[in-house]
Amino acid sequence: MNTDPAPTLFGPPHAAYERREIAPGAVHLPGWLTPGEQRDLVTACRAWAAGPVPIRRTRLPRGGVMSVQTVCLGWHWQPYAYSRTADDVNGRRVAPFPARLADLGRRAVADAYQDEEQAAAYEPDAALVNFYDGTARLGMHQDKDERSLAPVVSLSIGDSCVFRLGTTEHRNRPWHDVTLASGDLLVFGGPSRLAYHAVPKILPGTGDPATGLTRGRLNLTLRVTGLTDEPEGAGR
Ligand code: MD6
Ligand code: FE
Repeated sequence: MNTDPAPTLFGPPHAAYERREIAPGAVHLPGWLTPGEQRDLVTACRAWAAGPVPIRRTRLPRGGVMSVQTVCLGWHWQPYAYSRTADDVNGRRVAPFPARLADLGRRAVADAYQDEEQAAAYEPDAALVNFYDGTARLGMHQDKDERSLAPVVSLSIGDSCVFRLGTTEHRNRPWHDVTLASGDLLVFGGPSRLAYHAVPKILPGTGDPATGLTRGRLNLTLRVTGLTDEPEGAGR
């Protein structure tokens, strides 16, 4: 008999889940988040999107802007660099990385890799919260602004998307397209950690409004930056 307490905020998933290794080290667990966890995350993301650093479209080095809207926790990300303050938005320090997201990340690594030791050592310190409207897209890229090669934990809520996983060598074919739906977990590590990947398409109207998100897609990625704060007066 299951005597576990009822799942609490970001507690253990109640359902059995499938585990699909889409490439070595890239593991997809469909429906990993419970409906309650998805709702709680939507509520939390709304609060994070409000500030201290508001959600916005990240400026790209060549002058464009991303179609995806992003807010960061723990460390602020801009192309090629993490910092504690959002110097390209309003200069404020980003909100601290929430302990409950670190717990969720450890549970994700444990379930994806079935490795409790690796999971216990997983200490994410940055989260990117991405919002996609029906036309937003994300081009082929590598996540390589981190100094650590620890896995990236990716959670999807709302409308489904096409997620494209390529090779580690270049942004072109061959690639493999998978659908990420609401509640899905993708853990991106090992030999796939530096693989090129993209979100070429959102599938509008596929999300369940019961999550609290009536349109669009939310994606949270948890990362280990490998960075430390410089002590006062360092570097002089
Ligand atoms: C997204 N995700 O799914 C964008 N990066 O909306 C990413 O760029 C990503 O999902 C690294 C690992 C997993 C991801
Ligand atoms: Fe990425």
